[in-house]
Amino acid sequence: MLTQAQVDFYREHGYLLVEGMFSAEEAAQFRVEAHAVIERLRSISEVDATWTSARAVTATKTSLLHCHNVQFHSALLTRMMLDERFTAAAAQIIGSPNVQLHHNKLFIKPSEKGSPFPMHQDQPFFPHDNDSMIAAVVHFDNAPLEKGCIRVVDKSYKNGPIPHVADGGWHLPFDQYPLESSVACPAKAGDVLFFSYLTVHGSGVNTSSEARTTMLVQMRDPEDQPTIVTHLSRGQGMMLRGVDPTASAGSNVEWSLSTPKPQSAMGDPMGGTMGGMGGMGMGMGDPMGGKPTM
Ligand SMILES: O=C(O)CCC(=O)C(=O)O
Repeated sequence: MLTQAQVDFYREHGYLLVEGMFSAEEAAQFRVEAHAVIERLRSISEVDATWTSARAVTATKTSLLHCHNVQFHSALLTRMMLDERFTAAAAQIIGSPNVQLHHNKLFIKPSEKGSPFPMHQDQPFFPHDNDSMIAAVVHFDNAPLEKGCIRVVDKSYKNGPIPHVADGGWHLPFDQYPLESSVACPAKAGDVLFFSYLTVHGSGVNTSSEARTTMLVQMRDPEDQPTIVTHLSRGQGMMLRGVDPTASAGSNVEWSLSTPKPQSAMGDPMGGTMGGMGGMGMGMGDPMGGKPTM
């Protein structure tokens, strides 16, 4: 359970770092599992997910290893998403007893050359009517500044959606949103960083001698409907806590997965179904230069 002071901090700032939600031992187990998942995937396909626009942030050739829809790869990491400590905090932040999975992704930022994320909001990738969507980043190892920890723009979620640049990865203009002007959120193994999908965020290059390993879980109130049908993925709609009062979980996803190219009234900025290719979340013609990291 979060304290009232933690909930108040989140409501004011649009983000909250919860220290020690998982123990160092638990985080170490998650880390081993995460690296094994990525190694298995790497043996069969390309797992780099660096945004094309990240190339503008650094001259170094960087890489970012990823896996989407982790629940299809590891029971341990599925249990982590269902852990009461995690879901109770998510429920308090979302402001609903019910917490529904949208999607998740493992990221390994390799040592010395782990890719940055240009500043952006997550909202343009999967807008919802009531903006209940949050991200929770579970840290499997320490993420100090030099490892490219996540950075946020304080209180930015209060301004609502901001127009993004579509070129090379749906990001905010570099001159108006330089990484350096945001608040760095260094974290320890086992800490969890929560933020709204309207919070402007990004992260720097991992220049340290160790990989940065995280799992990001995107969650919503099941009563908060997607504004457009987009960014669908296998497992979307799974209940992590409570119930789905609308009894409609996953109906869009089931329809989409049996349909080659879903269309929404406003087009499909994410290029349709995520997760169709080996469970890695490859969209078709997505705006991130073929790098489906969202
Ligand atoms: O893991 C990071 O450093 C940032 C991830 C991120 O911004 C995202 O996936 O939207």
